[in-house]
Amino acid sequence: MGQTQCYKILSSHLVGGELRKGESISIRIDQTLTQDATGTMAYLEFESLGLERVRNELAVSYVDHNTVQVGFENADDHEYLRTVADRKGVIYSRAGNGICHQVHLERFALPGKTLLGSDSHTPTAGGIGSFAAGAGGLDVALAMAGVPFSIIAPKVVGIRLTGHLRPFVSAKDVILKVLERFGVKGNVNTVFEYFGDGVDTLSVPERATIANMGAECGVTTSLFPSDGNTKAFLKAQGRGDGFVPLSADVDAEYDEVFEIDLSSLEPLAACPHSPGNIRSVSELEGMAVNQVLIGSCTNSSLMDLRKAARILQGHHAAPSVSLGVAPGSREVLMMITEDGTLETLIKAGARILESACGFCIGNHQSPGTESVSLRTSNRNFYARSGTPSASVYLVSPETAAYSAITGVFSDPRKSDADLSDITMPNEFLIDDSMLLKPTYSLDVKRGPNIGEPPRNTPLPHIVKGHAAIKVRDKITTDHIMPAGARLKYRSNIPLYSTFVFESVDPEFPKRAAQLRDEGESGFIIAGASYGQGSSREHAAICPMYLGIRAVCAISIERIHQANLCNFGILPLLFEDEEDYQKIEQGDELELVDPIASLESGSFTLHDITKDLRIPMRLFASEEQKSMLRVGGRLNEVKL
Ligand code: MIC
Ligand code: SF4
Repeated sequence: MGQTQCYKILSSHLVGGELRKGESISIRIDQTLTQDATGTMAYLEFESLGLERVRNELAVSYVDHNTVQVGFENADDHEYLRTVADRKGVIYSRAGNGICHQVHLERFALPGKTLLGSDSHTPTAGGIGSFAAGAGGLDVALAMAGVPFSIIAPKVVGIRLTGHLRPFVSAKDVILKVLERFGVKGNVNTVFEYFGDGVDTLSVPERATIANMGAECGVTTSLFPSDGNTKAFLKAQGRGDGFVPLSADVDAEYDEVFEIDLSSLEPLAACPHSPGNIRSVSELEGMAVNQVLIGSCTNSSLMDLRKAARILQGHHAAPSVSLGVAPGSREVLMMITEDGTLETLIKAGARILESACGFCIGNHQSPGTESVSLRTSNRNFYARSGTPSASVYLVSPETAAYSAITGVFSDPRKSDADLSDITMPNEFLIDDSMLLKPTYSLDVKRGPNIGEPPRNTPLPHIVKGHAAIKVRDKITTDHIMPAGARLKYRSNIPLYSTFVFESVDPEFPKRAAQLRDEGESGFIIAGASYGQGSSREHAAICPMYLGIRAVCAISIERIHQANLCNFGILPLLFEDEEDYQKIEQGDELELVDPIASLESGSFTLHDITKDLRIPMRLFASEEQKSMLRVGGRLNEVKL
């Protein structure tokens, strides 16, 4: 039986375990990336390992998330990141150079390589054929130290693409179709692998859009073959040497195959408040729109902006619509400046935003009360935009641009623009002057907001306390640790911890801290798919800081589960989902004999208030069990 592309890359990087679906394996990591919001903690963790220099092939530190710089904190973080990168052998991508995933695709990602990034959209590089996964900062710090990365050998879902996209239907609509089919939960330890004739019709940036939002399904990564289009893209980026052909064997067997006829797709939208809540644009037509934002690591490539500009050309954003455009990288910005696209956008009334995450992470551009915002980004989680009452819809650049003109949700197929001559350039405008190479000479600078990564204590013999909070299904890491206005506290755990679950229950931090100070262990009771979304390890570190010792859930998403183990919080799953209903917030809880239970993997949760004994299953590998025993990975790592 032939191999899938996924298993080909995994087998060439395998350093531990047996490469069989469901088994725990470890792989060598070639490239790493960090971004500033997760990066400060990742480099503090790397420093605490005591190594002089990074040991992996390529490490890049991007500054793209926190660029608002209200107050001194962001600027201090950037200076720490610049100096620590220089000292430790990391390439530093300065603020203004663009969004990590877009820049990495342009300048560094290569087919057949493994990439680990402290950001959940690292799989964007799957568009060029890298095996690229998101992880918590500590896992990335360890990968920089040359420590292999552990994953569960995934199930591989083949997505066969046939036909070709019709005008005004785009890569975004392909991934929204995939989200319609697979949803945002239940896809843990899965890889999406794209194949079929339809793949040939998609450029690398289009493939990257599709791979990017696989993250919303919760898959480990998404992969596209490396073919003629990949070769052309690398050549146009002046990196033709890095090309290697790569694809699945013709007789490769997938665990499941899902087929999409690209020719039959129509413009789609993800409705509030989940990327998995899909409807067709034609169904939503006529709804008044107040804001349109084009950008983010999903849809901010040169072609995206050229197409949007062509639709806008000769028109103006409707008076009721605030239109913003954030080019994904400085390369894109320079190219649209040169070819007149920028002028077209400005003439159409677009507000030109910085090449950064910006609006996508709720850093600015919060929409008005109860307003409708159309965005080309990848997440429309509740309150992420900064306005809880707003309705955020995720759409393609084509739908966004056309709706900006009409002022209402509109099907872009009604536009009279001609997009047929917009094709990939043979050469991109390359300028790497914002990528600083290490000189190994700078002193590391730490501002007053930058603390130490906190550590947990070993698992105690008695774990007794209260259900500090009970939450529903699909709690995202944005619910657990808000970004936006709170983002600047990422390097200051005591302060950032005062915002845990801010949009769900603002009293939680005080309550949990009080229990902690009384010597109790805190429990989080959660429904299905707890911790979906971002890779932010702060969603584990800050609850840990508040005394949380266990998360008892129906299911937990992959990256968050790893982050919990890394910081010594027990990820426990209900053996019987019905038991979730029985526990109430405030119940007094105890784990019966936690040390012995850790060995066996079977726990009993005693609800003292209800006098119930609830069977729980530990969701952790053998390696993770030992981290949990000692109170987290930082307590045991030896290099
Ligand atoms: C996101 O899109 O949610 C983020 C912000 O990029 C996060 C990382 C973070 O929280 O810093 C992610 O996707 O991992
Ligand atoms: Fe940045 Fe948004 Fe992409 Fe996250 S999803 S990396 S915040 S652009």
